[in-house]
Amino acid sequence: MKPSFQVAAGLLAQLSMLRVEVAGPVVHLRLNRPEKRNAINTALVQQLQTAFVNLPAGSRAAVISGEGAHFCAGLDLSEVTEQTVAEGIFHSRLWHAAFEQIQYGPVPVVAVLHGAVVGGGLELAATAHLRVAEASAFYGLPEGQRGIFVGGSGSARIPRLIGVSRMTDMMLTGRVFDAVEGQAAGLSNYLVADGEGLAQAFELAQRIASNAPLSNYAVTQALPRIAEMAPAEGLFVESLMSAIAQGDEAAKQRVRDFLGKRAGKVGKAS
Ligand code: 1HE
Repeated sequence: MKPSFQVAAGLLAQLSMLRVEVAGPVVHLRLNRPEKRNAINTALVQQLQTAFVNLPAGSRAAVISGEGAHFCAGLDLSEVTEQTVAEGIFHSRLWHAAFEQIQYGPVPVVAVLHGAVVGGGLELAATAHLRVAEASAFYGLPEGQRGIFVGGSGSARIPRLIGVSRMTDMMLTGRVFDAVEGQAAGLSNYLVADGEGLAQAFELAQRIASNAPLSNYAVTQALPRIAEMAPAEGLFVESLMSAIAQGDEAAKQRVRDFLGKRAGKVGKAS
């Protein structure tokens, strides 16, 4: 069932390039610059950071999507031409700070991808914890052709999804993956028909929001960090994280529910 969303109040309502809506524990952030294909200028990257720092109290999952025919056309190129080298570095670090806030913010984030998911748009998509692609989605890294390089954390995040080799191909040759190729490469977790991405993402977000918050937090915060550690250190952190999650009352209740036959069994999706 589609959750009933209300426009967010307060600071979130003042962000001119984002439309933020809330349905219970699920917050939906929509890039709202369709006339520029949701290209990300400095104001938008700052608004993304502000939004993820100030998610409504009680948020337990976020969905991010793009208004109009495309998810996001990447960096607003009109801002690049006049930048000095120093300004370019600061600009890139601004993106890093905002995207760090999305990946390592308080809640799991599901991105809905359709149309162009290119350049900084793909970098933004790679920041989410899960990606739902519609059939219209296509992925490119035109930085190579524009004479620039990724600057929004793509070099760290995209190879972790698809490998250095595929990313090298996209950047050197301008290769564009369609939605089916993107799914096969690992750019999306779910591939759905056009127009079905939001419904799928809301369903996932509601499911995620019903998990124990500390368990979700361990998945979004500890898992990617452990994956970067040497196994011995990673396993030590794992033991701490699992004990912390297990010690929480929400975990104990869930285990009691299963043992009391009040919780669902594991089964294949029908
Ligand atoms: C833009 C941008 C943009 C559109 N910056 N203004 N990204 C790119 O190299 C992708 C460039 N964009 C495109 O290839 C196409 O616009 C799309 C495939 C995304 C969409 O095509 P279409 O036919 O639907 O739209 P359009 O007619 O090309 O664009 C509509 C308007 O949006 C137009 O402005 P207008 O004033 O003439 O109406 C475009 O100029 C504008 N527009 N994309 C600025 N990107 C942190 S580092 C990240 C580095 C990068 O992301 S590099 C990749 C940049």
